[in-house]
Amino acid sequence: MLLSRVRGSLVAAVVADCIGAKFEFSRFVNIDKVLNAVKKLEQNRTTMKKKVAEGKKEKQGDVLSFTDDTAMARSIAASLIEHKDVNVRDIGARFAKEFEKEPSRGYGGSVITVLRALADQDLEDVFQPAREQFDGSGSYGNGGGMRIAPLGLFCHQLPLQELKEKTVSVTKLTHTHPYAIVGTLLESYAVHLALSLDNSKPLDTDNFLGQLLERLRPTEKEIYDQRRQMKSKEKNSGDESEEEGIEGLPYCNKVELIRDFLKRDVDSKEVRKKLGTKVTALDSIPTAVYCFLRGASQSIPGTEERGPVEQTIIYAISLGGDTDTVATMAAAISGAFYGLESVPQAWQESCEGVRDALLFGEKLTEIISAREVKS
Ligand code: F2R
Ligand code: MG
Ligand code: MG
Ligand code: MG
Repeated sequence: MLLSRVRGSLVAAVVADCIGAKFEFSRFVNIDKVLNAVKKLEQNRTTMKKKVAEGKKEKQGDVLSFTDDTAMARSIAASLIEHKDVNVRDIGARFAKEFEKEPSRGYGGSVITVLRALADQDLEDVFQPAREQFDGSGSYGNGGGMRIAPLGLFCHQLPLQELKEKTVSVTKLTHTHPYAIVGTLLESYAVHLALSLDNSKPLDTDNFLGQLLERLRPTEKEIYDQRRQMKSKEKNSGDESEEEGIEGLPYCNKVELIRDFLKRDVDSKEVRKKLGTKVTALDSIPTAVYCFLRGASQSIPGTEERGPVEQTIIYAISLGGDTDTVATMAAAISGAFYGLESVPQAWQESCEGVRDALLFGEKLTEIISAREVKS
């Protein structure tokens, strides 16, 4: 059912962010540590429920907080619901307002300059602050991808061209480097594709990668070509900025590598080294796609009794590095395929922002369904 899958994507993304946040950039993470953390969370919920059943006063128990990943995704979801389309000025204003309200959600080191600038209601060009980042080359952080899932869902059954254009414009509010743009497109394409596939039978991972590459290849080429043209125009006008040295199609290469990884037993060290778990888009967004597919194959040692969404989240966090972000992006794809029922109730009850995610999911589904009826 569409509602379950839209909600599943948003809710899985929130819980992955909340659970992953505790481990972000911590030096030693592994499956056992993550499993211990989720078992503790599940145990706390069971104890709390037992107490309530015994008539004891209900205590809220520990609730894990969400980070910037969810704060920004919520802004996109709320804006899409209000405007029933992408309104970049509104999304930018919401990003700025959220940041101003709660600046300690763990935002990226440089994006905060952009968020402060976006607070100016009279800003003529909303993309200007992001364009000026890093001496005009723009940020290649993964902040575009970590928040884009609501748009991938919103664009269900819309032409790919629309998904592409909307994703690019939302990304450019904070991230203008081509690596950030292509990475965000990879995530929005993956969420969109996962939602569109028949989930009544097991996921064909090879087919998923094939379809994803079919979408990504022309896009990646187009984004770099556009950038080269823009840079060459700047050169001719004397308004030159740093050359990026983009060569080949690095995202497509990583997606091909995922195909190879799925055929053999790859250890975490190799995944970290070749796909990456960094704060940069290129070294984290393909990793999220891999984590989704590893969870779908249900081949994560030590998690055999758990479902695919759980396995994806536990595995993504166990890789270390940018845990909240890789997990949130992987979970958004996984939840869109498997639905809300595959996110454990205890996890949902332990994380801040889940109730809102359920509500956003309901409203987004109403918009998508109304559109389906009309066309
Ligand atoms: N930033 C964090 N976590 C650490 C913060 C902890 C905080 N101090 C706390 O304890 O509360 N997490 C979040 O940031 C990531 C998303 O980052 P985003 O939105 O892309 O930010 P930004 O600032 O644009 O980029 C991040 C860093 O990447 C490097 N970088 C980007 N573009 C670059 C370029 N063109 N040249 C050189 N370096 C570039 C910079 O170091 C940026 O600061 C997520 O993990 C989210 O969870
Ligand atoms: Mg974060
Ligand atoms: Mg974005
Ligand atoms: Mg992060």
